[in-house]
Amino acid sequence: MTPNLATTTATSSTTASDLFNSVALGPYTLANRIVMAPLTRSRASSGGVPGTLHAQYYAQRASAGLIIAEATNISPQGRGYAFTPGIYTDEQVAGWKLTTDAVHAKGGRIVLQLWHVGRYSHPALQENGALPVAPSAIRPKGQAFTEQGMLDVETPRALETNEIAGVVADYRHAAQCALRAGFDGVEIHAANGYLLDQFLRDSTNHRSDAYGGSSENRARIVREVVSAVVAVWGASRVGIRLSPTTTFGDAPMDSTIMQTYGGLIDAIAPLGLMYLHLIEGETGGSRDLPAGVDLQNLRQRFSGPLMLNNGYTRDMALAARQQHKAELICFGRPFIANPDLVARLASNAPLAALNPKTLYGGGAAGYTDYPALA
Ligand code: 8OZ
Repeated sequence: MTPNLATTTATSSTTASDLFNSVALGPYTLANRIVMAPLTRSRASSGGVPGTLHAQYYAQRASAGLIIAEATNISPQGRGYAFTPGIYTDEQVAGWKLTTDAVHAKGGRIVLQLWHVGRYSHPALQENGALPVAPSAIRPKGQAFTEQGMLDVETPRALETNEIAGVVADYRHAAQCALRAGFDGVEIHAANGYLLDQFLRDSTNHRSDAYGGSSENRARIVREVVSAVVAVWGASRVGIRLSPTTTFGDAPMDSTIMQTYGGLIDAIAPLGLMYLHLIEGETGGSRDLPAGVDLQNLRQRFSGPLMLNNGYTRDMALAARQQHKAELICFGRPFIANPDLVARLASNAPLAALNPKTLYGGGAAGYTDYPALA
């Protein structure tokens, strides 16, 4: 009997949803539409080198259709959290190669998230104790996670106009390093109030040069980074992550969200990127959107695959596919304690709870020791 799609609920059946079916993405065929979100775990060396533990962790989660490896510093200047990995030295490339080889050996696909935190850093995390850089010298409230503990974020130094090409060059170099490390692609982190998002928002960008002022100007550095990274990888292996309505990092929302983020999407849509990754609502919090913000409008303007993220459950993901709200559904925290999350979702098995004490820093405990179901 053919199931009646209109009355088959997500809870009762997976038959009406293609969440667990293979799907084409860029040059790849993913095993399913479930993506592991980038998750900061702060287990690299002081020099930002990932090792065999990272390889084991990601390989355990290789049944995801796609893994987006954790946010990774494109340069020493881009670093804002202790023990986060980098992708700008030969040692970091070699370290990451352990992970990409291990994931590929399990038949998985993995892209790397390219990250510059901008102002959300601290001199203790910067080379020679330098001030972190930002579009404008506006100090966010909050603390940075340093090797000396939590320290109040300081007022950043505004980038000079003639320094911006150097930041774009750092993205290009990091993209080349990611290619050498054997990743399947890269995701440009333009979300969550970090450097690129600081440029996009009029709350954090008060510049009067070509990189500030109009929403088109505020998006200029993002367009330049996208072009630089696409030149290395080809558009079909480059994704971008945006969070138009999150205020993480003490970055109030832009005053013209649809114009700013929509305008950026209009500008990059013709390139044919691998995917657009949108965080719905407040990252890790409420999924509510302010009036006038329409993510399906952004999706239409992009025209390529959309990945949605934020607090998805099994039922929500099944329903999102049934309703064709997105091509790919991203799960973050559930992947931490459930390395076999895809199998558990497929069989509607119970999910293990993560231990918040072992989220950031440390070693194997709370990282590679969460078991798969027997
Ligand atoms: C949580 C802790 C540290 C960093 C993000 C990269 O929000 C992060 C992050 C999240 O994008």
